[in-house]
Amino acid sequence: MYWNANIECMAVEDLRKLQYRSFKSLVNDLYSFNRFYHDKMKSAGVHPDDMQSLDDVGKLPFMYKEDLRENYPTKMFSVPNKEIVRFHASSGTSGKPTVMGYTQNDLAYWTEALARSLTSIGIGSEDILQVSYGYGLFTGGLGLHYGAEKVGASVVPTSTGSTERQLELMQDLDVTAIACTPSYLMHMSHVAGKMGIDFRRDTCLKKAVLGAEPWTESMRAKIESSMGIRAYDIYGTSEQAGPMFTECEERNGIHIGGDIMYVEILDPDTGEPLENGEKGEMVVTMLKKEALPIVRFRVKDISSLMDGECPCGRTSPRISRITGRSDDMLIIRGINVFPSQIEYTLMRIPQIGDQYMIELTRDGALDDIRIQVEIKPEFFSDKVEDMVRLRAHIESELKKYLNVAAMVELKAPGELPRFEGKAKRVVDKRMI
Ligand code: DLL
Repeated sequence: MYWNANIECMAVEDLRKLQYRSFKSLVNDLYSFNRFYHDKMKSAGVHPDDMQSLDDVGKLPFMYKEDLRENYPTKMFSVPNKEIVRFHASSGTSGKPTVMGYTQNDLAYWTEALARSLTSIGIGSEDILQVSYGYGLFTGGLGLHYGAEKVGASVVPTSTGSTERQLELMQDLDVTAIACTPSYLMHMSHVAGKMGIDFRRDTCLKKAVLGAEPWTESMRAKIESSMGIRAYDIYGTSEQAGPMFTECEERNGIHIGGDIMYVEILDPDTGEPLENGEKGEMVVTMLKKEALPIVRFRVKDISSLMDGECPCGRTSPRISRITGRSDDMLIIRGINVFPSQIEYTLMRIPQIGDQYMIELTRDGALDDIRIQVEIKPEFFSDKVEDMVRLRAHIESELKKYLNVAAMVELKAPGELPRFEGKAKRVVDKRMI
């Protein structure tokens, strides 16, 4: 089932033509009407006339999150306030937040992208979707909300928090699908366990739309087998609008609406484009945005463009699962490790539950990594020798797969902190 077959299944050459037309008029408009992009292009010595093909995107200067901060709150906007119908804001890790503005058309394209995505995973008018992403300045809640209404699903706008009440509503309203962060779903599953709720027996839940933070295939396997559902990856950033693109039923990469967003994958060091299949830093240009134009934004997420056709029939470009951000790579005693690799290794060990925390410290010149992992109730034991053996096994798996000598600490079920929004699993005390 397609939401917009004309676009989703368009011939690849036609899509490139369409992208070029949108790109050309976007660059013309920005050069004429947007002070920020005009100045950026001028100082880089590029003119709209230089944009002779889609590949000329690479001639344009990059844009960074810091640009949005420096132009707080709305100095990068292209339209007057009277055309803005919504704001969102992202708190970021330091300094001023970044503010997103949306015109009616911006909201329409965002909703269209989500309608395509939800349809591609089989969520439609028969479904009751519980939206447990945060509502408010965060884009997750309202984004999914309007996308789901568009496809005719019945929305239960629970937002995050009050987990027990959410679980009751899920049962009473026969909720069939949930949208939230993977860490919140795991928290729900934990609370459900304590309440004696078995998802297979006591709920109608079949699908979960999970994103807003990195998660791995082994986490997916764990969620699916423990809850008896199918879990799909959803991706987006507030600069792009919010959550937008998902995998389809094939779960073979995330389909990008090529008419809405143009993706480049670049070598993070040289800025040169990489071949399809090669992992690098994602750079995006939003082809339709009116209020807050986004051109060559260095998202910092690590992904690759995927080759070949998807059996679902969609011809839209696909990106591989986000494995982390170029700025969250940990360098531990000179070895590069992404938190997602640690998660992947941990989640394949059957005795480990779904919670872990990574802590980095520095003793003199040496980095130490300590990983706290929760053990599943059925494997947690008072017998010290069992626990010592398990700990040694986990440490040796981490060493084998990541070449990292980590100190592992076993925790009882429920001991580690839970997260309602995005999980924070890495504490880097080396800088403090
Ligand atoms: O997290 C938008 C969103 C809401 C996406 C709900 C999916 C679902 P921001 O708060 O701006 O926007 O954070 C964007 O989150 O650059 C990635 O690093 C990360 N991220 C989002 N989705 C995924 C995903 C929303 N599926 C940042 N896998 C992005 C890995 C993700 N990382």
